[in-house]
Amino acid sequence: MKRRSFLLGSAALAAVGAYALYRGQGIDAASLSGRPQLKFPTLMDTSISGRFKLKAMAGKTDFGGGRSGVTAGFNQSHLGPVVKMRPGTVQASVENQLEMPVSSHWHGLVVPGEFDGGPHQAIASGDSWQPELPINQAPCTAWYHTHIHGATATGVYAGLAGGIIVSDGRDDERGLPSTYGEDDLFLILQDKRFSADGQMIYSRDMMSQMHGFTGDTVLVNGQVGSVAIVPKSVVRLRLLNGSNARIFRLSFDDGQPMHLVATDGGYLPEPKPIDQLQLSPGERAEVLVDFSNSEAAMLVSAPDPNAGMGGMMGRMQNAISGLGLPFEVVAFAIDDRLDKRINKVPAKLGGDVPNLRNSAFVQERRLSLDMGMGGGMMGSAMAINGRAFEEKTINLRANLGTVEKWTVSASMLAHPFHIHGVSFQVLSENGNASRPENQGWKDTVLVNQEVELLVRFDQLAADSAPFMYHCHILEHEDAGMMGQFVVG
Ligand SMILES: [Cu+2]
Repeated sequence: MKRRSFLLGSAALAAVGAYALYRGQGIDAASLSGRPQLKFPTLMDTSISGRFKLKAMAGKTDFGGGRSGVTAGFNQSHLGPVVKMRPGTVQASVENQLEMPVSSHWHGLVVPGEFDGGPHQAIASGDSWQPELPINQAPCTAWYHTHIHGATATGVYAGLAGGIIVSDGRDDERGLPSTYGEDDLFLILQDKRFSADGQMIYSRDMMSQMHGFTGDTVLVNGQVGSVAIVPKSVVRLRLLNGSNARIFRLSFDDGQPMHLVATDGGYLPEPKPIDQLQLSPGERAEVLVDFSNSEAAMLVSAPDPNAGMGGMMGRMQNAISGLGLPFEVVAFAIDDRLDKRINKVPAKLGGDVPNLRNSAFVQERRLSLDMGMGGGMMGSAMAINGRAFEEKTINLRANLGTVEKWTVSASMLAHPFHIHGVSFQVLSENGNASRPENQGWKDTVLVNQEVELLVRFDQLAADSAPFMYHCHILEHEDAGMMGQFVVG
């Protein structure tokens, strides 16, 4: 049976309250019947052709629930296709039809600096860029997004982002769900703010500059209040936090566990059952959920731990928007008629996560993510080790094939810290062992107080095309909480 017909006759959108709060009333299939069905981004499979093309363009987007906006996307008005890649050389082409410069940073692909798509690979209006991507890494969930210094927050918010799946085609052997859009679901979590008449808005007021911009409405794959129709079996969720600043702390309303199978950089050795998954901007996680005993379920999030930390202003804003309470992320309706391909969570995944503790590190560095007290008002006190980003300054130099220990500390808020072009392991968080979702290969980690990272440098980056390291709260990054390094 075609899942498209499942909700036939109930196409009318349910009135979804701004920022649907989750009150723990329990979810049943009937209560979900009025919701629009969750759509998944178009899959662009490059496995055979070895090439793909993205065009940055503008448009108008209907997000559902009476909400719309002037947006941007790749190959469409908002967001972009999910690009699936096999190891080998993948020829990309990115064309810019917008009136402003864009770039396409492959967040999670470990490729040389000249192909990384950061601020030094800006594509001018009307131009195109043809990087040849040498894909030589483990299967993982990654993403791409614009990365123009000073314009990343507005560009990603407008929709200049999309998903990447690196696959070796061996998920059947691993016993993992892999049918895209059926039991292998790409979920891009974002939040947006809307005016009373449903128009998408963005503002860089003092609060948004200081905390990063958070919205009053959660969107999954650019849709508001939708329901995913899934088989009565094990389903894989590829979760990407593509929001500007919101930290999600995800769980299922009925308390059923998620089985963590992959972090940013790929599979774990074996699945880890977890009750809650913390996902900060830029991070990805893959989880398996066993829906074989369910009829309906709701993925919910606890409030953003960064909200309400700005004193009275933050708390006032939370009281108005309800941001201090748990909220709905996406609903699942289980349809017994759909193909049940995978009926149990596999015992082993075979992910290769050698313990970097055993490798000697050649260098120790300390990085402090700084927010000056005047940062909110001036928008200029965002820095790393007291230095705001400068396009012509190389902050660090690393050697190819080495491991370094980076101790990264955060001030005032929790900051998601991303390093381009490398893989790292989280040695400790605030002096403790790292949380389960930080025990595999990572490229982004939430720094609450202090983390110790073991960073492996496997790709070259020249002075003309350095890699970035930065806070992934995009308003912080744009305001200068970013540095750059070369690998030689
Ligand atoms: Cu930050």
